[in-house]
Amino acid sequence: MSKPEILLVGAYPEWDLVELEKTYNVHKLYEASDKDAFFDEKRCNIRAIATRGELGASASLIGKLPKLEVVSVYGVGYDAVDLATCREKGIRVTNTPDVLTNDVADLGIAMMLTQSRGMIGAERWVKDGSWAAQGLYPLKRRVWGRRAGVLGLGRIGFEVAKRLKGFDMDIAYSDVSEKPYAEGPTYVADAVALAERSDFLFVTLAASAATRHIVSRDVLAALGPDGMLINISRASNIDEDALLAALESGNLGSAALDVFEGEPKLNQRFLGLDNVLLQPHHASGTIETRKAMGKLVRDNLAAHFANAPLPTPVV
Ligand code: 8YV
Repeated sequence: MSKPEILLVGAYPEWDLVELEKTYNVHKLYEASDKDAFFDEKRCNIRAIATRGELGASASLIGKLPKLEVVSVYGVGYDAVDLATCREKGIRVTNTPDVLTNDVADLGIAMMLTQSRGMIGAERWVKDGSWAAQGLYPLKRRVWGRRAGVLGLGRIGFEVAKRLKGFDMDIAYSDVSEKPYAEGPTYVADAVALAERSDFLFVTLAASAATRHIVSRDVLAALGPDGMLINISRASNIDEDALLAALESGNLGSAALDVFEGEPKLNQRFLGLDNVLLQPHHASGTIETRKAMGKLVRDNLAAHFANAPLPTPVV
């Protein structure tokens, strides 16, 4: 029997590619210099897309593949997949929840500590000789015992809150409704009210049209000149223009960001700021988690082609 044809939107680690190529005829969109010419007759037989969280699958891409049956996302976030088109055409969609939760939460905590204690600047202070020439490094802000807000208490937000408890922080969260499993953190319905009572505001919401710019100018103003925003979700959850203006004016103290509008190209204004910690969207980027994500992408594809229940369906 011939191998099913599948499309890879972005690159995968070698260990995943080897496995995918054993079972499928793999077409690599990311290697094509002429993306339109790529979709010739042969590629019209593509039955599955494997894509990354931030790359997704647009309506226009889906429209080029008349035999498409399933989109398997390497990531928990599927906001970049046109779900309406998939539903309309009966195309299944899967993602990789759970396996990445702890690593994403870990990076959020690491970003808070790194930024609050000024660790990037501190290393520069050692390496460029400032320590020897000028003496003590400028004092930074404490983390433990301060106030944290978690915007979105889903799987990742819950793990962030669990870790924050270890720092004896006063923790609150916001979500569409109070969570029965929250035990401990205080529920605050409104995002502005949450920011007002937070020194550190973690954004851990699944992105959708409903959450677009939920971190608004008002939320940033409420977080204030002493506050820090930590985003490990999607850039669309934040009004990035308002964020840049608040950081530039000092109306917001600082930010630690793993995601950006238009990434990997980001607004150049971020590069000129010394009150930001910039990370290259790698919260799930450990070897262990990426291997588990790759396996789940393949398990979902295998289940689909075997007519078996999908392990982690979205649609
Ligand atoms: C990316 C992510 O998929 O889980 C998500 O939603 O955005 C990430 O895990 C990952 O960076 C691979 O590109």
